[in-house]
Amino acid sequence: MAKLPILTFPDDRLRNRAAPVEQVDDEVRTLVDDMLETMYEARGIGLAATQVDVHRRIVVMDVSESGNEPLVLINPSYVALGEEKEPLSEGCLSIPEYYAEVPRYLRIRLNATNRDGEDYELEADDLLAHCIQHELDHLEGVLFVDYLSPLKRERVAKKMQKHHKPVQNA
Ligand code: GNR
Ligand code: NI
Repeated sequence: MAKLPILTFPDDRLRNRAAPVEQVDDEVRTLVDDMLETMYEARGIGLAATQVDVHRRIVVMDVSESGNEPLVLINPSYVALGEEKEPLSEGCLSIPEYYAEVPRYLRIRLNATNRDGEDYELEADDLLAHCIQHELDHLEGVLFVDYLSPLKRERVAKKMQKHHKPVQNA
């Protein structure tokens, strides 16, 4: 297993749209395992492949208190169960040390494929529902600061550029 570098806002690569996974093979499983290690090490509750500069529709999560309930979401999609939205304070491993309230659907139904290539369905609410919506946004190149005013977002970008040097890959 390997720990992967995490891209930080306002890196343009966080704006890429991820492509579907055609087949869950050993290469995908290795990436999933590396993403889980990276997420646990960074003490996050979720990580999208976009954040480690891999533009494929893969997410790992663990919202459990014990931190031993990994969830793997390959080609995930969701529908809202009801119109109701609820604001919750969000953070993001790609926007270190910044938190803001974002309204998200309270209840959703998730469809995804797991690490063994099996499709599954899951109903989620609260933090799990919130986190799924945050992660699926990443796969579309969307960040939670996009829900803030342009002025606020610009201020966060400036702060990040000052305090966090972006990872240089090229
Ligand atoms: O670690 C994380 N915490 C979190 C808190 C509230 C809502 C969403 C999240 S996801 C975040 C990890 C991350 O950046 N995932 O993309
Ligand atoms: Ni995030």
